[in-house]
Formats: sequence, structure tokens, C-alpha cells
Amino acid sequence: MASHRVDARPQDSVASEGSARRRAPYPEIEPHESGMLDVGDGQQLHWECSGRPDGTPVVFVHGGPGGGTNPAHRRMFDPSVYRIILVDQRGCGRSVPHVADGADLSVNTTWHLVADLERLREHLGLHQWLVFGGSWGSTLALAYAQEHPDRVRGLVLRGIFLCRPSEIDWFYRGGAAHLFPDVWEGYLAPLLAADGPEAVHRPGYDHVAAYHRLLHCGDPETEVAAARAWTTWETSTSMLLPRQAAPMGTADPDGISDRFALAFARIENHYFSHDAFLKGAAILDRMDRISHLPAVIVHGRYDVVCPVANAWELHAAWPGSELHIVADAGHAMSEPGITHHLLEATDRFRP
Ligand code: STX
Repeated sequence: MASHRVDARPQDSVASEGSARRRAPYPEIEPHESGMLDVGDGQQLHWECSGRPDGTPVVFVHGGPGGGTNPAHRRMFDPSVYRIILVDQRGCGRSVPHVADGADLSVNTTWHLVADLERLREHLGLHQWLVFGGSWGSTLALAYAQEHPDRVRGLVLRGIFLCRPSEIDWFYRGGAAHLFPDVWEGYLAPLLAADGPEAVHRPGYDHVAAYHRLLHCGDPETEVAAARAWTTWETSTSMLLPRQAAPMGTADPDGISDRFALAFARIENHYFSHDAFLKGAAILDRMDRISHLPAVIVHGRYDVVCPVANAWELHAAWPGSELHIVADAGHAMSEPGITHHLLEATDRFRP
């Protein structure tokens, strides 16, 4: 039966949410196994397993695309029962070749990433796994599950992103600028420098196409400046109250390296220049393939990167899913209310 929960009323959300009511992630752990998986096309993916070696498998599908995994991601799962699998998607994180080193983006599409997950599952000898993904990780988790429903035990999804053109327009072509006009100035700066104000402010100007030119212009300084501006726009708009959230690796705007920014910006821009390669395979059009699978969806009410309507539409198309709208959170996994509900969800999927 369909169910949805709004966990706190907006007016009482922040002040009354004592830390006692919000769970902290599991302790830091180290992997017990890792490797590089050759997936063809000259690509090798870095993967690792932590937690219980013979535990119930869960795969963490990271965001971006291009965001990579980090040690904090292990902490969303009970390590005494889960075999926790982290994998860096093509071209980013510890996978090679890295996009910052010029990796070929023509062999980097949603369908390559779906096939890569399946290859990793086979490599690890797993019959099925729980699939956990946020943001772009939710898009990819859904695309994977729709291709390979028999391999998925269930899904835990947050910050739902369906990668529709309207969602790309919202975040990268001026919608969200209405909420973050100050941060948007930083996003526009490289475009203004390259194309001038008349062009940039003309209706129909394509910010994503303009960024594509800058990110591949051949001048390293311009490329890095563009990559950092693109990435900062995203990291600086992802939390309702940044100081409330624990530092979680890449979400820290001060912790962005040039290398991270180049991969993140180039890979995202590549996917969003191609509607994430989903034409004819829109996520919401193929829900019949996975509507029998159990799923928990967690989404912040004030998610500016991926508006909560995405989660609402996904839940509406998935009668068995459970939706938690967190009243005092934005987009980031590290926000207290988001972390809390994700931990509750992964605990409930324990065997
Ligand atoms: N991109 C959304 C996404 O997947 C549209 C995402 N947003 N921020 C992140 O990922 C990081 C936390 C990896 C910076």
C-alpha cells in the first residue's frame, strides 16, 4: 500500500529536532577487500568491500555523475550484517583513466554504467544485492534495476533525480538561480568572461553548452576555473543549513580539488548535454519493470538541486514504495534528517 510521511512540520522542524532524535552514521571502517575491475573500453573501475565479508550485499551507487565514492559512504550500513560495496563509476574517483587526465567520455554513458554494475555483481559472485543511491545515484540505481530487476533485492533512494530535461533546466539553466542568486553569480562568472553579458542574458542562452565549450577549451587554467565554478554551484546549494551537516567528503565546498572538480564537472556536463542518454528509456516510463520491488525513498523538502516533486512523482508511479519527505533538509546525504531516515531504511532491509 502506498505510504508517505512528512516527518516534521516546517514550523517546528529545526528548533525541535534534538540530536537525540537523529541517528548518527555507523562508525568509520576500513575495507577488507578491494580491486580494479576491467570493464573494457580501456576502463578499470575501483571497487571495495567493507563490513561483514559474508554479509548481505549492498552496493552504494554514487552521485554526480562523476562524484566518486568516499569513506563516509560506508557508514550508512550496519557493518555487522552488510557486505558494503563501493565502486567508482567510469572516469572518476579511483577508477582509471580519470577524466581529469583526459579519459574518453564517448565510452561513458548511462548504459555503460549499468553494464559495469552488472559486471561487478558477477565478478563478486553475488546473486542479488540491495541497491542504495542518492541524486545521480538514484537515477543510475533505477536505470540498473529496470534493466536487471531480478538482481535487485530492494532499493534505498534519496534526493531523487530522474534526469529529465526540465530538471536540467531547473538547476543548470536558471531555475534554482531564483533561490540562490548570490551563488548563481559564481556559476555565471566564467560564462560572462567567455561570452559577454549580452549573450549570457539573452533568452535561450544554453549554459550547459557554454560550459561544455569551456570545460574542453584546451587552456588548463580556463578549464579548471570553469570546473570549479560548476562544482561550487552544486556543492553550495545542496544543504538547507550547511553548518548542521557533518563534513562528508566531496560535499564540503572548501574541500574541492581541481582533480575532483574537473571529473565532476566534465562528466556531469557530458551526461546533461545528452539527456543522460535516457531518450526512449525515461525512468518513469519503465516503472512497470520494478514496481514489485520494495523501496524506501528519502527526500528533503528544501532540496534545490533535485526538487522534491521528483520524489513525489516517483512514489506516485510506485505504489509499494515508502516516501519520507524530510521537513528540514535539502539535497545532501549528510544532513541530519536525511542521514537518519537512510539509516532507518538500511536497517529495515537487514536480513
Ligand atoms: N547532480 C546531482 C548529484 O548527483 C545533478 C550530486 N550533487 N552533488 C553531489 O552529487 C556531490 C555530493 C557528489 C557533490
